[in-house]
Amino acid sequence: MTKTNKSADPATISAHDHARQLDVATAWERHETMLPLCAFGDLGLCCTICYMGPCRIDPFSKEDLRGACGADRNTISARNFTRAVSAGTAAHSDHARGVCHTLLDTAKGKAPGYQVSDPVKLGKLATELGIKTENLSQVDLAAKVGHFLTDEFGKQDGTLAFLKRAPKVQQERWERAGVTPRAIDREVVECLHRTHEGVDSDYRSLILSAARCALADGWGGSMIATELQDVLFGSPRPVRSKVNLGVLKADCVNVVVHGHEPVLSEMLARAAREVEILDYAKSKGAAGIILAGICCTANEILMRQGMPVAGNFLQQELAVTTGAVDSMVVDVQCVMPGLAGVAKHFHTKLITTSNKARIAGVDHVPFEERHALETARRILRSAADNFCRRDPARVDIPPQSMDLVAGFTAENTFHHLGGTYRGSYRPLNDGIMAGRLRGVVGVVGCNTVRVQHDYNHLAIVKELLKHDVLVVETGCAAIACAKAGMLTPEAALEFAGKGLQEICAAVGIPPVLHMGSCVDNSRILIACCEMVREGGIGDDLSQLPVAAVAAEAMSEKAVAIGLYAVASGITTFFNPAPRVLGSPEVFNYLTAGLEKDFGAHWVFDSDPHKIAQGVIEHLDAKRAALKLHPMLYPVEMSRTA
Ligand code: NFS
Repeated sequence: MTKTNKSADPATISAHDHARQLDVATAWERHETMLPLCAFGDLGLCCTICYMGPCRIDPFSKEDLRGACGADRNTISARNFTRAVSAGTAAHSDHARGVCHTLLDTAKGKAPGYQVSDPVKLGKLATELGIKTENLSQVDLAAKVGHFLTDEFGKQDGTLAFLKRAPKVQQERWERAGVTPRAIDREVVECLHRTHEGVDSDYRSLILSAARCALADGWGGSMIATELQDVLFGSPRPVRSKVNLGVLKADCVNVVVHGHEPVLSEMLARAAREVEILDYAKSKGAAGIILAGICCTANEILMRQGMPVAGNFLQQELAVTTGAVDSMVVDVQCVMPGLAGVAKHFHTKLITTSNKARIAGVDHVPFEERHALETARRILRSAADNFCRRDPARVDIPPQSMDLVAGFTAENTFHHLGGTYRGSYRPLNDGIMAGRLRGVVGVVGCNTVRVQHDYNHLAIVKELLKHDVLVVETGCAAIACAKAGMLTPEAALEFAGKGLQEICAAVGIPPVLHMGSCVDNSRILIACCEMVREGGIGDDLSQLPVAAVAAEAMSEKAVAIGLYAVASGITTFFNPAPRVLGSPEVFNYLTAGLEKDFGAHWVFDSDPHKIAQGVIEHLDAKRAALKLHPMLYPVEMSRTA
């Protein structure tokens, strides 16, 4: 059998080889059975919106082809795109709604085990939202903030509260373009209405409505999730941990949490440290309990609890195929249904916990805040029982695990840069203005079987670091770079250009800052606002020398994030392109036309080296427009990164 080249990560290659030896099919093999991919679908030219169809448009035809209702390629691809953005926004925002409810239940005393862990942040939020804090107990304050933010989903008047965090010029841009989001649910519903058969057929109007919906994600749902998770579970602080499949241990009970919502995994993290639970695991012959995460649940418990990360999106099935996972506990989003088939080959107990996300034939342990800690203990005990059923002959854990530092936020990162006594964004802005730093780039998003796993993330980030770009990361991209050793302070010496090295050495930060899960991309928006507020590098986000990259995008959430970044003035490099390539008009509108309204646009490119070059040219153009000092330490582009 030849070795797989599906991944740039040696642990993934070895685990995938093991899976193939055992004849266990994973996403890569299933994907191969789908090839060639349906070109109509891929180009966005297949319409399944009404039941006269499905209709499809021949992309090579010179005729003005139309579906049965008269929709042309522009309408069809723009509607498909808008629906993807709506689904992505719905996912992030429904997650946020759950966190609001947990805060409210905590305030009502209906969620024992939960508490306000960051009262300072709660107080600041209350003040920001115009809630009078005098004479209010912490519980009452939590209830008021919880109610206020819950209303952001369904209110019938006004616009979203957190939009005011953006610079004034930015808010005026949104007003002029008619994309200021009102309520989160309203924008999702309106997009679904507009894209229903026979409603909005103007592609520009559709895409602007998608932009308004996406902004309701970034400045609404995602931001609410981040803020309230900080309130409930504590704001992250820099923390050391480990990453990759090698964090699983052959002699321990291994429990993997996967999905997105930290409400249960926080409890699992707490229960896994309890002496009684550890003793129970030991009574079954285990040396201890390893609780490790996959995907954004991993990022959440990493940032706040320092729990190890087993891997990113494409490693979820491979964690099971190590044969060493006694229980995998999943909630919502990015959980492959294929896990059920893979788990059947091993002793692994797969458990769904969200009533929104069941998998046929898989045990369901419904998670309720009222019994959260008890549920967590029950899950860990059953994993310990299952440890006894493990077949050592099928266990093969790749040895790789890497050190990392995570836990950076918009608030704490720049306190590092500014030093303890003058925490501000001034040193960051000064570094950019002086040409020591070229700019700041968010490298975010998923893995996809359409790209060699992790390769694009690593190739792009290496090139950016060399060119003195400070990289901030979330999601599966952050996990990819962590596995490659880029998330330690020492990594600056190996990967960073001289200017970035100087900054990292002065303040002891890694050159790549892990800022959390995908809802935590809202932290990056806030950091950009702070950079504008600090002064000297632009009046709105579109003037800053910043960019976003999602070069292994997989989910509709990633499309929503890409669009809110662009609509917030951040030019976004994205691959594979959303399904709009069948309409040159929609393609041009996204990659150029949006610039007029937002001062930013999408760039669709599949070559990571060209993406890195494009990002650097983009930063340089922004620097030139601001008349900033030339870069202190110019570097040539690598021929191959
Ligand atoms: Ni983001 Fe997180 Fe990963 Fe992509 Fe999925 S885990 S929310 S969608 S795959 S980065």
